[in-house]
Amino acid sequence: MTTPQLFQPTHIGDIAVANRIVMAPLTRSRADEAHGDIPGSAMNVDYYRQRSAAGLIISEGTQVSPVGKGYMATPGIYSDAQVEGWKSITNAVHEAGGKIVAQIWHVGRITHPDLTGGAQPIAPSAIQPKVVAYTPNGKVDIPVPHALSTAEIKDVVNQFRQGAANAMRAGFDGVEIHGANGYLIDQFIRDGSNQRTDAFGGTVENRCRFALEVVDACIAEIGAGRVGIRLSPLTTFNDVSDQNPQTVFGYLVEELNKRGIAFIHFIEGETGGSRDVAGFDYAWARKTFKGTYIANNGYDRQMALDAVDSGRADAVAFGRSFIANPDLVARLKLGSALNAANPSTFYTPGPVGYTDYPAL
Ligand code: 8OZ
Repeated sequence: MTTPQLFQPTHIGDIAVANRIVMAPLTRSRADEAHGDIPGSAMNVDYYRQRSAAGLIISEGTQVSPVGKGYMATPGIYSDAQVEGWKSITNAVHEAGGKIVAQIWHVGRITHPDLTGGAQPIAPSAIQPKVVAYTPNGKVDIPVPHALSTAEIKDVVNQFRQGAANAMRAGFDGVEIHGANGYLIDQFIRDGSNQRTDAFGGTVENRCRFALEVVDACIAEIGAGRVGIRLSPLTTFNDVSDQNPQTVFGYLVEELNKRGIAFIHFIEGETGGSRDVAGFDYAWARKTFKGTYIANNGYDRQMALDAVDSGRADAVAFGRSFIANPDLVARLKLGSALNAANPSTFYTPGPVGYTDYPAL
């Protein structure tokens, strides 16, 4: 019997990977918040090392600025201390033979001053999302965000650029730009959250401008072969919507293809929910984009084997299964049963539900 493609090595852009199983970015809220949202505790290092048999690990979302933070104890990638902290993690993954990219992230309007050191959330337009924030003071409504000026948009693009540069200094193999799930980049792309009348709103080209400026800044900094992006064309998570996802994400995929980036990581369907949502043609995106297509959202072993063997995807990202199974790659190879993930420990401090899931 031949080894299924899922378990065979390949390249994702410039990154040589041992297999096509990707660890999805997973917010775990276990950075050192008291000292400045610093990753790299012994427990953080253990968590990533345990999972380094993944062909590629995508780090948890790491904010590019203090106001880009939307949840408690998420790590940043803008200070020297954060870069130092990430080094312990990337070193451990590399020593274990794995690869890891940083997911660089700005939450835009999905935050609250109690999480940002008092700063007002920013967004393309001053539209309040119907979402609550989880702050040290409990669950609270999110305020109306400040609509960015053109000059402020340039500053945020530069924060992503610096995030990419910092990621390389921290020893990462590249970056995934977080363009999904209703955060800042997605807020610009979708017409439900972007009502600007300048060069960053209105037409499809204008709504994709911010995303593409961020992509171009990261390419200029670290090279297209080390840049990827995560997109979720059909999610409604974090109160985003678009009247014509095929048109706007279709344009974006074509523009990304021209730039030769390493990968697009698609959340297919509703984030963490139904895959059966109409409105975007992923097979078209697969054919159009010449880089690596990473598929995500509710894949099990058989779906992943089929997706990669059929060429519908080049790689498959697993989230919850990687939380609960540090040795997910071995289990998928063997066809072994998987541990079930415990959602009550997804965002809690400490090792329980983090580094204590059993391996085979
Ligand atoms: C769940 C909880 C906190 C953050 C995302 C970064 O949706 C997230 C996230 C998800 O991409």
